[in-house]
Amino acid sequence: MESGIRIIDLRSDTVTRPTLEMRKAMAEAEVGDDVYSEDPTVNRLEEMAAGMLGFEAALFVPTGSMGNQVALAVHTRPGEEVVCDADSHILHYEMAAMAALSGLLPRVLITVGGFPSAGQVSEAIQPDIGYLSRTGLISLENSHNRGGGAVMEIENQREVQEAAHQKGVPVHLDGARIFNAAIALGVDVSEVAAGFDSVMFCLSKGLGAPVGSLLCGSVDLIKEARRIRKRFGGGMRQVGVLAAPGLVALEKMTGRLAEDHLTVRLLAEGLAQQSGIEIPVDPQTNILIFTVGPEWFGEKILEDGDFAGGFVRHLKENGILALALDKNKVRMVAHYDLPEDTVERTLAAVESNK
Ligand code: TLP
Repeated sequence: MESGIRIIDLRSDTVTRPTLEMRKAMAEAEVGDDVYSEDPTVNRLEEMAAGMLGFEAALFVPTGSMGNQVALAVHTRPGEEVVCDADSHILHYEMAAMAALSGLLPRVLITVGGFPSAGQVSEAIQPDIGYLSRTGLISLENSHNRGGGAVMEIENQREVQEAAHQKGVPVHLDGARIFNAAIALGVDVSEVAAGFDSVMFCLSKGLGAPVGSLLCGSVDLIKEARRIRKRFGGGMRQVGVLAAPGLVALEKMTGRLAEDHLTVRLLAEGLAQQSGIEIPVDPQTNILIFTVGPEWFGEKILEDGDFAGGFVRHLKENGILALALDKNKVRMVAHYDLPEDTVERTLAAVESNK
């Protein structure tokens, strides 16, 4: 049992703790050795994930980063280029893994909101000339984390897929929050996943499972991905205990994500009233990114110019955690594991600066 006022943790949806039903499922999970593909609970999760996204097969991996990196390795050969946007997770937050693990070079696109156009992608694909490195893969992200949870339109995805496929280049989706994207777009998740050669999505973000992601693709792709996962140290054994809460996440948690989108909209509406706070992109899903300027501090002078840091410190003193992305930008992420009065308490803490 918790005592006192509950901390409101808006740093990420990764902070969610497993539900009671998940914990019970973990305790009761049937298990086997998954490196031999003999864990019945993992097999069930992989089948369910593939079915929901409209793929032939899926692979359970410990993290979203590993799912993305296994995909990159499967689609490419060392020395090839991966076309990705300048704000993508694979570029920013995966420890240069594409270079360190797979010998890949990112070909970075400056885009609007994180979403390249088909024209940009087509131009970024190297022509087949002996002195140019080959383009091995295009990687998209939907919803887009550093883009403030923005959602890529299905039409835009399709055009990019066509442009890439015309030139024989596969397209991967970092769909860590694909269920949020589906809700914002008002379509089934299989529509968001359609047309990609592989899709990674996470169970351990808004869906609340303690761990795990899935990489979806064709039977052949997943067979190869299984080998690469082992090479990367991700061959797991009696891991049905971790797949079991993932099954609960897919069965019970996807349907409630719209609540998180509403929380973020209410936070955004309140924050927009504050002087010194600007919301550059209207939130579409469960992520809110906004800028904090000197006006928010009133008379107070911040010598180091770290407005986001100062804002986050003030909130922390009031029991609210948010993430400073740089000296101006703050991120808040809504999820199921927040107290009911999250919006009220957060806005009151922001105002208590006066
Ligand atoms: N994102 C985390 C941090 O790494 C930034 C977060 O708190 O949002 N793709 C996307 C779009 C992601 O947002 C994340 C996690 C991942 C991949 C990687 O997932 P994990 O953390 O499981 O490796």
